[in-house]
Amino acid sequence: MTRAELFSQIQKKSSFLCVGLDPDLEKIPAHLLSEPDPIFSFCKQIIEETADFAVAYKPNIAFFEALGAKGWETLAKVTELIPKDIFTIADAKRGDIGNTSKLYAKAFFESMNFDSITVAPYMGKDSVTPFLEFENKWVILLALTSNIGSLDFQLIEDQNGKPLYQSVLEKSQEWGSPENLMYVVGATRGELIGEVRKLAPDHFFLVPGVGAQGGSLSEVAKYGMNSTCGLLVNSSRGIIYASGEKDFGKAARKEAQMLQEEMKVLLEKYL
Ligand code: NUP
Repeated sequence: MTRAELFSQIQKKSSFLCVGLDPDLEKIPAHLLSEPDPIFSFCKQIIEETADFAVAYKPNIAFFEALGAKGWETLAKVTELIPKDIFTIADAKRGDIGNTSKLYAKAFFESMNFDSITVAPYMGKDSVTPFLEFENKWVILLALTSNIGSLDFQLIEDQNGKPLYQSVLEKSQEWGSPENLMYVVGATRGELIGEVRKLAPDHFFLVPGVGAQGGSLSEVAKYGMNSTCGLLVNSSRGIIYASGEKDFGKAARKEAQMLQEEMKVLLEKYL
């Protein structure tokens, strides 16, 4: 999917919502456990109920690969279900020597046909560029993550006082463009989102951390929105586990709709 197509989807739906698919057998409603593929049944209902409000889905690969070969099969079936005009993100956080990254890219872009994949920047240029060689496919590079551990390395300053995440933003813009490179910027770092925006004015940001991790959607929009929105805000648990009962689909729909309505107001305010 191109950046223009993504933006047109955002305008059409008045939404920049990414629904995170983090399906956990220990958390999904108990009545689904007797189904032949409980995770598939769960994700199917979540997708059907939230597709009107979402411009992206982000299956977190861990929740599927934890189930072994069957989990990979489920992931393929779930990905197939996602409407073709909705952006797909493999949250896999890959990256290795070039020769290996190339195969990760083939796995997620060709075998599984995802639009994008999250990639860790730690191994540098040759670990990231193989993912950038696929037409209309995207790298979403970890820049400033939402977790507490982001303090351990990402905010360490070099001898000139520049934090590591800023070096990641600057260096990686030599490898990709706003047409094929996005950044992960955690919603829990409200004020810093503005700093990231200054360094990457045109790039889309994938912003996890609203909902269960407590990030504020209005802060994210205030500091992060650009002239083509430039934001995909993810919520996983806040939507998919809105109810642990038989009404989980409807409850997820309601949560997704609430976020979309808030996003509509923010788009009108800042775009
Ligand atoms: O910085 C990041 N923070 C984060 O939570 C980068 C991520 N990819 N994630 C992922 O986003 C995390 O692994 C999970 O899949 C999702 C957030 O889920 P939730 O807190 O909305 O349930």
